[in-house]
Amino acid sequence: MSHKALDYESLNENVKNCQYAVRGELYLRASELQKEGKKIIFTNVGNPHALGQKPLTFPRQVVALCQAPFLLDNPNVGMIFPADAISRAKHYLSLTSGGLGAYSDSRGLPGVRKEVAEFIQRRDGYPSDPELIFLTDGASKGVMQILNCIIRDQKDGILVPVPQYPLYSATISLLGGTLVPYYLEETDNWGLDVNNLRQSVSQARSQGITVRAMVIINPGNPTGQCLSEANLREILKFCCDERLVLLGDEVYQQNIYQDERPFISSKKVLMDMGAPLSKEVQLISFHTVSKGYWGECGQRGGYFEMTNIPPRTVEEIYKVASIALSPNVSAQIFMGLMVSPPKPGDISYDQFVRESKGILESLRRRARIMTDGFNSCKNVVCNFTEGAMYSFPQIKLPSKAIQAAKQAGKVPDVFYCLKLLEATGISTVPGSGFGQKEGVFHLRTTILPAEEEMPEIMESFKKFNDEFMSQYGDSFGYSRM
Ligand code: DCS
Repeated sequence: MSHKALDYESLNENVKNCQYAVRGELYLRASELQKEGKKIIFTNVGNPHALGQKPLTFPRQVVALCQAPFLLDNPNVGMIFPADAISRAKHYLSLTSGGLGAYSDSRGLPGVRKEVAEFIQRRDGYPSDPELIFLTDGASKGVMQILNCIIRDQKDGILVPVPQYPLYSATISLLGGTLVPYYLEETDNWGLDVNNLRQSVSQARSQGITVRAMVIINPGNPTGQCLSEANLREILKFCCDERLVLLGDEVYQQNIYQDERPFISSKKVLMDMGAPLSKEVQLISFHTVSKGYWGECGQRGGYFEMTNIPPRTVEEIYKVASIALSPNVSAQIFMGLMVSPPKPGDISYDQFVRESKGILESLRRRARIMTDGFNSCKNVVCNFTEGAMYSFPQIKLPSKAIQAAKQAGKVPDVFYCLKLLEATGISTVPGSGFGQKEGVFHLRTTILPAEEEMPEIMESFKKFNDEFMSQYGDSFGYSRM
């Protein structure tokens, strides 16, 4: 009997093969437990507002006015909204062709793309062209569009860090390409060794794969490391030698929790390197309104900037973007506000700085509390979260636990995370969802729970882990790295 197209048996195999752990088995079980009335701490997704972070006031005021433009005609509007929010709302409405209910250009509103270009220019000290900036529904959509343009068939390989954020592995499977892993060095603070890259590429080539692009996530998800300028130079040189497009995922650029390695964009490093590299290496950089102190995940705003991409290709990408007509217009305004926040002297400036600094400073403290909490457990080692929003401890699982997991038909880290969830309500993502070296186990948690709840969460983790170890521990089954 032949199947209909949407019967499971006849679905596109790429869809069935695609895995996305951030909303996988652990998340499903956590949702079930929540329905049964258990208190769940959702640390599986980097979704700050869902864990209580308050939105920044100024951007919400501006977008509220854009959504309800009749308020601008109300004589009392100045009693509720500050004058700079009112004038900004008028400014953004004037950039649209009919307000937030009208489609925009498929690349995004030209006026907002210009603001993004000005931001990039201020950040990097090099010119940026609005024509080479496309606004997207979150960074995810941009990554998918670009991978779609790159991957032709299963012989096309994309270098992806392992561990990685599964947007990359999932999209590559969906598009029928091949993921070429390069391993980050946990003992070297999740550093990127260019020799590993070379090895990965030559191994892939020996299997007939054409490696076409390389992904970096800086700061890293789930690993939290910030790439140094020297490392970025090596990467760009490598991409130049190997003729790879560099996909620079820089969505966590505002989330930095140490001072030794500030964020530096791939575009700036490339431009600093000068010709011929700065004119040759093809680079696409991604950013979002979902992260930083904005955390506006639900708004779905993002952009990508293209460097050294030929005009005919830009036209093709524009054509592909046009199929979806227009990115969210309200999210484009959030992006405009993110790249041009209130300036010193503006009415809303002080409040904006107070709110944004408050969030970042608290995240910095939370990163420390989490790392220290994990490292206080004798079978756990955890690199400090230098940036991004996650902690990614390695859990040394004893052989008895690995055995028990096998018997339960589970991957060992899934087994551990499920037990953690059942015992404490803490919902994490097993390291296997991001990729990890054979025989080592991790979990990922966000550093986003409210700061005042953090000590209790870490206490509860430690208590669970101690109990787990006394149940499954043996004297020789695990050791610290
Ligand atoms: N790139 C990285 C590295 C991310 O971590 C995320 C989201 C994205 C891109 C996409 O974000 P937007 O589409 O919202 O712009 N991170 C997910 C995560 O790991 N937890 O929460 C979401």
